[in-house]
Amino acid sequence: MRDVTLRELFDADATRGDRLALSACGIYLDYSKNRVTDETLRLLLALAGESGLRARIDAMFAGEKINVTEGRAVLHTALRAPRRSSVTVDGADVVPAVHEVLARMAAFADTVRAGRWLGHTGAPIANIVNIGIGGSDLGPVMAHEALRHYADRELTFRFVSNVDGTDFVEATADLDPARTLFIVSSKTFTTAETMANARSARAWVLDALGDPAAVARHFVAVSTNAAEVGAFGIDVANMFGFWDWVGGRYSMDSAIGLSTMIAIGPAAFGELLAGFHAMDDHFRAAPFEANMPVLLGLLTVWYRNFFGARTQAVLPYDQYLKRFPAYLQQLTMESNGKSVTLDGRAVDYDTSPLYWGEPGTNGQHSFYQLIHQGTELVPCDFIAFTRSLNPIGEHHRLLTANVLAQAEALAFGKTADEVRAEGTPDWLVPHRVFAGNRPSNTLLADRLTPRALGSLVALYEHAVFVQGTIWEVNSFDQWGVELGKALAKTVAAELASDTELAHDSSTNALIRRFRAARDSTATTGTLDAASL
Ligand code: G6Q
Repeated sequence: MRDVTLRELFDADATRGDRLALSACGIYLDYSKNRVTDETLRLLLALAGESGLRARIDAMFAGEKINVTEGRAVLHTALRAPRRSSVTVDGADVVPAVHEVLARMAAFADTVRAGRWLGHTGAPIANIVNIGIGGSDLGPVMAHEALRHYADRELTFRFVSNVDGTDFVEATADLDPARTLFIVSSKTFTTAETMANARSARAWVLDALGDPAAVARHFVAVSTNAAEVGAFGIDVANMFGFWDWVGGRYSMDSAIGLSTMIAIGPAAFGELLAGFHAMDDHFRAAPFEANMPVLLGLLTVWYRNFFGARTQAVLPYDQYLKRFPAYLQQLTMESNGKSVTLDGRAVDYDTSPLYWGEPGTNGQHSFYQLIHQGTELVPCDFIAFTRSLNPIGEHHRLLTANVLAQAEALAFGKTADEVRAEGTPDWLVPHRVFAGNRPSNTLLADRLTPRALGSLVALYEHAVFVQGTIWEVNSFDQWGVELGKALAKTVAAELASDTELAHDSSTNALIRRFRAARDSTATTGTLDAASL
């Protein structure tokens, strides 16, 4: 296939653009601009079959403990299971508990939205600050941006994740503590960054309001760890739970979505869940050749392992999806950025590509040059909507024209003859040639509704699962983040002391510089530039 071009494939089959396309859950996937033939697809589907994908899907949905390194089931699909369904883990049906939490979230969200959740001084809450990191932040942030159109504009939402104090200070600088509610979102309730931010938030509230009793009115928690929530001083009655079978990066539709529900209301949150669930049903039931997550996952494997593509661009042509690439980075790279198989063997093939992207058309005026004419093959996922939520003037037609034109230009390029025929002088011709044959998918939905967002996220969740199955990796653990965390604890203690250093010479030298700056600030009150 290396030498087969999209021009040839389209010339040979006038129906290709209609044939290699698929609709599911309100999403239309055009995958015709990929360097595949029917034969390629047949072989990729056979690979999925040989990899035991069907059994893996069944095992996941059935609540088997497929996250083997952590001994856990993987049941984000149960978070959006309808009330009357049942999903069993360790002999117990988890669906009633899911709906019990959803009902408590809805009651709380309604109270806040109605201005009936009062702060310590009796003033209604108007500002919601989610404190969390990683999976307890990226989903809520992405959903907040994506669903802003549906949000209650009387409420202000902020998100604090970074342990850099700047994040907290800037997020709260213009907020009135008497009208601010913090949602401390942490599955474990022990994550260093989140707990540091939560402590600063508590100090910020108490500084202003002066009474420890204020914590109960200004803090709620989303966690699986009731003991730590209570120890922090948050009333466990104001804790919204979830379960160890929900991975952080798969948790935006659990109680971690509390800020989303407060923003858009319980009914719209229900629509979001319905969108997730529709894609779950499709993934579970559709034959592989007509299964959107399966095809999307296989195409990534195709370019990664057969063409050596190192990255995958995700290019939403909708400003509301501006944080979607960042969200997908965690979902994809934390899930499949692995180099050992489920049974601990080192892989001798590549696993996850790097995911990256920016909304169109901004990306066109920055990095698209490399995608068109650079030396890297960058498969692209274009995401677009037939109708805009903000249909002013000509904007949507222009936006749409750009996404369609980019996919066309990447696929078919412009030959030297075509460039010459435009009257381009010979010396300039090579610069103006577009080789083309650069693959893309186009994902098209009608409008960015909560339901559409749910289906879109679930599509990628399941595509990641398909990739992980082919690569035989555990898509649900993340041991790679542990070492840095452990070392940071040691270094944090060393930065506050003058103990002997036993790191490598580079780390030792860097720590000494921070210590020098610390000492000079302590003695003079200002930083002595010479110490740096
Ligand atoms: C996601 C990861 C990770 C996690 C954060 C926050 O899959 O596990 O990003 O979400 O480390 O963890 P807590 O929710 O426990 O604070």
